Amino acid sequence: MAERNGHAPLARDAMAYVLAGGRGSRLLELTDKRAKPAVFFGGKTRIIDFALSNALNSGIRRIAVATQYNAHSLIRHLQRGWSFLRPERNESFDVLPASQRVSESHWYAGTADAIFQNIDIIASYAPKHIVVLAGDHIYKMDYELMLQQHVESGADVTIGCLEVPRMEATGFGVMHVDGKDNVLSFLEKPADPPGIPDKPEIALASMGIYVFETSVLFDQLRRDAAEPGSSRDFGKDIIPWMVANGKAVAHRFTASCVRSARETEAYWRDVGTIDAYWRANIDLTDIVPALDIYDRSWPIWTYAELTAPAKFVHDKEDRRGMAVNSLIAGDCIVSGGSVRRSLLFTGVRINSYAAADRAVILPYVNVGRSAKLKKVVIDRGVRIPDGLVVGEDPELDAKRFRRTDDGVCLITQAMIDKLAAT
Ligand code: ADQ
Ligand code: ADP
Repeated sequence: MAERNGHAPLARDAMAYVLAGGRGSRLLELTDKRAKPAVFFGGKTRIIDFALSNALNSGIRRIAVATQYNAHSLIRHLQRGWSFLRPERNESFDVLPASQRVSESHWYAGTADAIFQNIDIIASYAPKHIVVLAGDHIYKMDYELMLQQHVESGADVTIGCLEVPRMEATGFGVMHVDGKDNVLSFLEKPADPPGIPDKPEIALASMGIYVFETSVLFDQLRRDAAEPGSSRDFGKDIIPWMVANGKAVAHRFTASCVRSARETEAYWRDVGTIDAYWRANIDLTDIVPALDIYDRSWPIWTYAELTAPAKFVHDKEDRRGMAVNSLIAGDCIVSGGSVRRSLLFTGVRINSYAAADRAVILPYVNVGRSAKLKKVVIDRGVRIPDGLVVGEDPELDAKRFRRTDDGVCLITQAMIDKLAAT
């Protein structure tokens, strides 16, 4: 790999440790049966593929993923898509489910515990640095640059951060930095987030990603594990302690953290709510989207089934089957229906006279004849009955489906079954 900033690459001796155990409960029924990192995103991929692809594209060849809630489809996805990292090439890929390895009674208590319980596994690979990542954000980022900054600054911990509007920062760790980006204070999820001195309505938010030298991280995890009353969490315990007692430095997420020719915006999304999830998906249908998933220099790798090609047909009555400004995965058949500004994941069928507009349609959904769907997220495998209309009568939609404040309807098979029973 090419040298950046004049240093030999550090990624090759680093391990990416991806935290993928969170519940993601604000995604409602979408995360009833799967973990948030396993939720489908962008027509082919799942959310976790972004953090994993970033690690791979940054040159990291050792990856571990800690899982906890509803991990079945996540683990299956990881095994199918990501186990090409081979021990005989000095690479590794480990899925680490919470499995009561340290004491009989507990799962991972918090994010720090999800690493603490696996110290022996990490130590067996002896990585020089650990890049701690969240498995549930959509962005592209070169972690090599963060590693380089970490070594140059001599920090104990380097924290990835981005600027957000102050009142949107209540769900983040918020920090103050000096002119050299040394972190002076850190508040986890403050009710009234402090602004940046020269931009009072903007706060500097932690992305929940951290770089440590492995030995420093282990010392911190052991120290914290011995603290009575600690919740064993990075944001609540480890990071505030290190800011107060050591050298913490902020690594700013900007457009230049992405080695991509075209993007000018530093794109990062949490997609933690149905509205944010729907919006980020539909944004990909823009003529020039802020997030380029077609960038060959920064591919987003995934597991995807080998499928027949997508097909668009005029039906027997010569009704046109068409899709415009849309992302269509393999094995989709649009027959005599129309699709606009939408994403069709693998195996979706759109039947005659049906219309989808600003729809996020997860795999193996069948949209029956004459159904009209506007501003929807449809869960995997749902059979939309003939003639169903969604997106025209807000009151009726709210009774039948999960309708958000922005007017997006989440539709699951259970909701359709209930409709049929009434
Ligand atoms: P939160 O957004 O609240 O705050 P948190 O619940 O700590 O995030 O989860 C962080 C990551 O760890 C997520 O990817 C989640 O899936 C995973 N995770 C959570 N609990 C886990 C467990 N027990 N085992 C394994 N994985 C687990 C954090 C920081 C903030 C920061 C935001 C940025 O604490 O300071 O601003 O992330 O999103
Ligand atoms: P996730 O939706 O997170 O991927 P699963 O992988 O467990 O969760 O799949 C959910 C449902 O989709 C299951 O009921 C499964 O049978 C169904 N399913 C999975 N693969 C296919 C497929 N190739 N064709 C049709 N249905 C499928």
